[in-house]
Amino acid sequence: MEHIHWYPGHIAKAEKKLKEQVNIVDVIIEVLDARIPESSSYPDIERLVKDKPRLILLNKSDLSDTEKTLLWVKYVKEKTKCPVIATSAGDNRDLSKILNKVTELGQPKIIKLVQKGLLPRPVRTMVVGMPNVGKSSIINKLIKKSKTKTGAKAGVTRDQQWVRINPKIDLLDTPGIIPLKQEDQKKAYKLAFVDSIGENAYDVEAVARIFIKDVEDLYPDYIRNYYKLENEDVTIENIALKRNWIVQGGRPDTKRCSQNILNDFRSGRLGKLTLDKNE
Ligand SMILES: Nc1nc2c(ncn2[C@@H]2O[C@H](COP(=O)(O)OP(=O)(O)OP(=O)(O)O)[C@@H](O)[C@H]2O)c(=O)[nH]1
Ligand SMILES: [Mg+2]
Repeated sequence: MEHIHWYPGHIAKAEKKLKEQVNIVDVIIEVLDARIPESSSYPDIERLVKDKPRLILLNKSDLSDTEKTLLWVKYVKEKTKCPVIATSAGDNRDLSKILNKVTELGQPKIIKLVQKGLLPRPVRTMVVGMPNVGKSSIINKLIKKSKTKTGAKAGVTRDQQWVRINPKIDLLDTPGIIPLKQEDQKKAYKLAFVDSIGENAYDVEAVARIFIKDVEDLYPDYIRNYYKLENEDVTIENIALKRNWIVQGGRPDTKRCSQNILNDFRSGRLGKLTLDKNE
């Protein structure tokens, strides 16, 4: 099996930056991909966020298997003891849910400040998550709701700013990028499925082959039906032939086919699928 490669130097640097950001907020909004809630989570998150309250979002739930997402919400809640919401960055109702939860999670901290004789202030929060899970979409949507930058404050560098989302919440306008540290190649492949890993880190055909196998395991005949295969095996070659993606000599264009299969999944054309198992 072809391996997906990681860069340890980047990881240390990204973790350091993330820790600095985490230090200045009261509440963390952790974004996972609802199609792979386990594989898009960071095993070290608890060490990184320490005792800060955390809201977990299973985002892109418009692309995930609705029934399985319900089970995942319950499972992640039980496992982490954190509130968990299934979201879709385009849905305004989800944004309100996020704001309500953040206010609630931040309250103990504000109460503590007041008890110390300090003035109450808005809850400070930030969005963290792996690449491509929808962090910027969520931040932009929340900011659109407000429009007022509050400018630099102690602890915030020039390249990031607090935005007052409402009288009770200040949001850091820059997301915390969770570094890709997956010694587990199975998880790495799943991150590749959802386009969370740069394509130069892997071989598209190898990833598409594993993708087909995983979908076959979880949703038997799903790919066969989508690509209208009949009795032939569900393989990249047969899908390419069916679609007439051919290279010189009449051979199947497996590279183009692999890319197209992954694109069909990523865009939701293939349907609502969840590719992590939680049982
Ligand atoms: N269908 C769907 N697409 C989404 C959702 N959230 C984000 N996207 C899309 O997913 C892609 C990545 O979203 P971003 O918001 O850029 O993700 P990010 O986490 O900021 O990505 P990086 O900056 O690369 O780490 C974009 O094409 C978004 O339009 C969602 O809830 N549903
Ligand atoms: Mg982004």
